[in-house]
Amino acid sequence: MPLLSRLAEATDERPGAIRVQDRSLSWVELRRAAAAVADDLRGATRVAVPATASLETVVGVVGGLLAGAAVVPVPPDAGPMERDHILRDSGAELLLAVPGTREADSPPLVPLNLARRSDTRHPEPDPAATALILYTSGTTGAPKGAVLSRRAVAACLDGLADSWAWTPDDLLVHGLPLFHVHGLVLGVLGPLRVGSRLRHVGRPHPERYAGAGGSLYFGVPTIWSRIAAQPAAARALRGARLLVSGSAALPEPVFTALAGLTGHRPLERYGMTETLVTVSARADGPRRPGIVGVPLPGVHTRVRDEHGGPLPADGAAMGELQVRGGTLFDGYLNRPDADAATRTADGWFRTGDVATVDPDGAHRIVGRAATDLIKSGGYRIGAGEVEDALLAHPGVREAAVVGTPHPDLGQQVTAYVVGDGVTEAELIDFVARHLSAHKRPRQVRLVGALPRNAMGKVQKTLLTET
Ligand code: MLC
Ligand code: AMP
Repeated sequence: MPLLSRLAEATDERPGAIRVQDRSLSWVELRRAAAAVADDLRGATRVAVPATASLETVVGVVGGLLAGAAVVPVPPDAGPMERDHILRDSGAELLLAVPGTREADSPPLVPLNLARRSDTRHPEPDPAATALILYTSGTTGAPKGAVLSRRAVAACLDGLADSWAWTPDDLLVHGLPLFHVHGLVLGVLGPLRVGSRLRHVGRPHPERYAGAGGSLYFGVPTIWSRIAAQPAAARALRGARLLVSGSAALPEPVFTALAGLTGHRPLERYGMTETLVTVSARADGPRRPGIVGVPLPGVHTRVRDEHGGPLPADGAAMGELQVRGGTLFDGYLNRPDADAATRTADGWFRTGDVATVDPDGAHRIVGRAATDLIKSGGYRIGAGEVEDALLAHPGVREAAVVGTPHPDLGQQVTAYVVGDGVTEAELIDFVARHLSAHKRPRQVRLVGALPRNAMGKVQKTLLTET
């Protein structure tokens, strides 16, 4: 079956099926516009797409997938350091771009023109071929490219369709960025495999969710918390079928407020760039605050103690969640070292998340093993990458970055800096210009020294006490 099966067989010419902000295409128009892009790719194996929240991104990504290329979404606000790394590391041979774009230092440009159409039927690639290379942060260094096969994407979407009773009758609404699993894999490729309509609202403002009239809504907890804080917007979602939260833990007060205002208990699901979505509550099952549900079909999970020993599913024993199954990635591009570190000797993927499992199989994510991975607004941010960016500023002598609790973002990036004549605002802007803006510290504390142990290593747990 083709990866984008419903799109491949679509004959529906009704306007408005796939909408991003104020522009849309019918199913047939999208297939023909994407086929025109695929015609232009001339056998390229890896294609980069600037992933703005636009119809161009949808057509570009789908065109790449129809052509059998691995698609590399580039965050639109990635600063030069991050962008260069992604383009170079991924080995992208071409960069799709709207006409008129001038990009210094990039692979050859292929213009993306939404008015073009083609009726070429591109042969369906091998399911083992790479669909996407998604860049994601580790605790240190530059982001790593997670290689996701077409088979893994299909397995995840089929599992979610089953779990959420997601069908062509649904209208999916969201306003998530199109360079991560949540917004791109679930939020764009999902509708094209399942056959539901899509309305991407540009930015995830509560009033835009409220006005979209969808049946199925996706959001990260920050979005749900903002919606819950606007009762009129929340009440407008009463007519929906399912409100889905993921990418970070949904706070219990937000769960309760949303349930009260919308009449729907939100459904939580858990995933990672490397594993896609692996655990989810079911549309026909219980939805409890703090519970992310049960493994998707074909996914297996286990919880291990710090020595790798098994822990019971008793709702209390906490350990590292490990997963295996058809939704897992093929590894990090060019990083066999990092790859090896994420796999156990018997082939399970180490998520780095700490979980408990109830006797009935319900999973609860209790935290992360590594404090150097920060989740802010649903974005995963590596402390080391932000520290490296800060250290590139001539006025910064030492820097240590941590995630601190934040009422809106879950965690915020907080930087402790030993510097010479620098200001907080200057450093925040400096990071925002060099990396994606969401990686910028929201708070910079200028300190005289960083607490270090006898080996000279920064003791981050002591930082919040300085
Ligand atoms: C502000 N801005 C600046 C700036 N200050 N730009 C440069 N320099 C500065 N100093 C700009 C930003 O670029 C942005 O522009 C605007 O101001 C607001 O930015 P923000 O403050 O960062 O946005 P905010 O409102 O805080 O964002 C909240 C949010 C966002 C929830 C909308 O965090 C978000 O979209 N999160 C989704 C993350 C996600 O999809 N994660 C999924 C990972 S996959 P502009 O132009 O953009 O408005 C995964 C797997 C799974 O986890 O299980 O799903
Ligand atoms: P990312 O690589 O951006 O895909 O982030 C993956 C991480 O997000 C996971 O390792 C978890 O720490 C976190 N995460 C995703 N979904 C949830 C959830 N429902 N509850 C708690 N944490 C989550």
